[in-house]
Amino acid sequence: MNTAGLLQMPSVLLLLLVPMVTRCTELVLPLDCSDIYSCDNSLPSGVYTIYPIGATSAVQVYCDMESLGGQWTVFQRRMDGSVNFYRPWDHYKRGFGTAAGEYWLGMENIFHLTQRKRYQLLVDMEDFEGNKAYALYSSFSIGPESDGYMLHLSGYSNGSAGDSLSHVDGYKFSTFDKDHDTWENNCARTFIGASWYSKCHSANPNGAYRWGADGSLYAVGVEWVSWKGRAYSLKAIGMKIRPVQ
Ligand SMILES: [Ca+2]
Repeated sequence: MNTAGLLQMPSVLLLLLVPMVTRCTELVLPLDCSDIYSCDNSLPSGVYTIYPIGATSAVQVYCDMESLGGQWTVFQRRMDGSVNFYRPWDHYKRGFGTAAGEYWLGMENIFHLTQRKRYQLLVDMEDFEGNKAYALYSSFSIGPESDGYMLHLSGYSNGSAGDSLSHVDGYKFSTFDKDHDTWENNCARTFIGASWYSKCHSANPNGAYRWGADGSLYAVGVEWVSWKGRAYSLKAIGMKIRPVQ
């Protein structure tokens, strides 16, 4: 090889890399499902790898590429009762479950995502009779752990589920071993869940999976009260975020 050939090497490499970058290969680490969608808007819903906190933070997540235009990064998903959601603070901080089934993405991941972009929140749900409903919020973020992962939520619009979450805007997250609620007792212990509780809830998405209508225990279950009341545990619920356009 002559000297001129060596000098041309960098520009040849660059030309080879350009199409790879624009096709969004592993050289571009997606922060969320909207980044994956923007690389290829024909991709189906399913499990993908995102990097919410940088290159060493790879985590598997379910991307909803269908609901209301898709691009949703799912951070909470219930569908069959296969995963126990009655867990301590540390589990909610780090995340648990599997992205192909039921899971919680983890508070640290959610916190860092909502620091990087402005997000909207979609909560979609289904009962055991096949009825579906959703609630949409135009603004969603959470604070850092030092602030109890405080919820910041606004801009509700109705998808027939009603609004069961806005009332805990400005409240901290609670688990059975970390009581941040405003009740003299422990909401997470009493209602077998983990959430942004006040005194205590109108939604208990991480409550005990109880397979439908069951009034034998008050407000214990996977609940969205404005849709199904306090004696109905949902079949499926998903909490998912997408950047505000
Ligand atoms: Ca309390």
